[in-house]
Amino acid sequence: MKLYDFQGAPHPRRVNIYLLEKGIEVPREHVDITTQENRKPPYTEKNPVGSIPILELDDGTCISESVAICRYFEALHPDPPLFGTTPLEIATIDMWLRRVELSLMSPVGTVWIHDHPLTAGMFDQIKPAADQARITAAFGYKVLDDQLGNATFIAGETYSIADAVGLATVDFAVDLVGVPYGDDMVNLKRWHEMVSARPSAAGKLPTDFDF
Ligand SMILES: N[C@@H](CCC(=O)N[C@@H](CS)C(=O)NCC(=O)O)C(=O)O
Repeated sequence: MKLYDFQGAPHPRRVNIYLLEKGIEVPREHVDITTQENRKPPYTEKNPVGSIPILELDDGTCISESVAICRYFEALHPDPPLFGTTPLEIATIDMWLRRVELSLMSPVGTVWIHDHPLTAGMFDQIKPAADQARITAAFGYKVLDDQLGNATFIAGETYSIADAVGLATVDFAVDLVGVPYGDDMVNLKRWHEMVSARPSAAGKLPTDFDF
């Protein structure tokens, strides 16, 4: 088994946070996305979408999509549960996971593509798309801040995959993309500091990341 990884990039980082929380060790192979190694064979033979991460099993089967990879490990190693165990926990965690994905990661990714100097040479940047995405991300942050005023973690009183994905997303947004949450979002700040202090939070992108 091997994880195709780029240390610190937000989607592989979800898996890396998850694996550290679970105490699972997996061999890694570095894929250099800065040279677009992931956009050509042999990588695209393993994942036609070209995205990282991929988990390659010993029989050559490849699983892409960060959350799908985590679900695979969860089925193999159910304890400690990070996707919930009761029907309500499972649904609640999935609901918050989807909210983090759709209300935060998606608009932050749009700002990264359409308004960041590091991606200017890679895409035809459409600034109004980024402006709209900043508004959507601010709403996503507010939803999280409100939730975290009533709950210790994103999906309730226990750490879950929603927190792993949330941390990878918020660090990417704040440190690299330039989409910070507001100073008034004290609940989100409390959560951000708390999950950042866990050993699983190691492995951020360097703040001077460049390509
Ligand atoms: N939905 C995918 C998204 C993966 C993704 O966008 N990965 C980024 C790195 S964080 C990537 O592959 N970037 C390089 C590229 O798209 O060429 C997942 O959750 O794994």
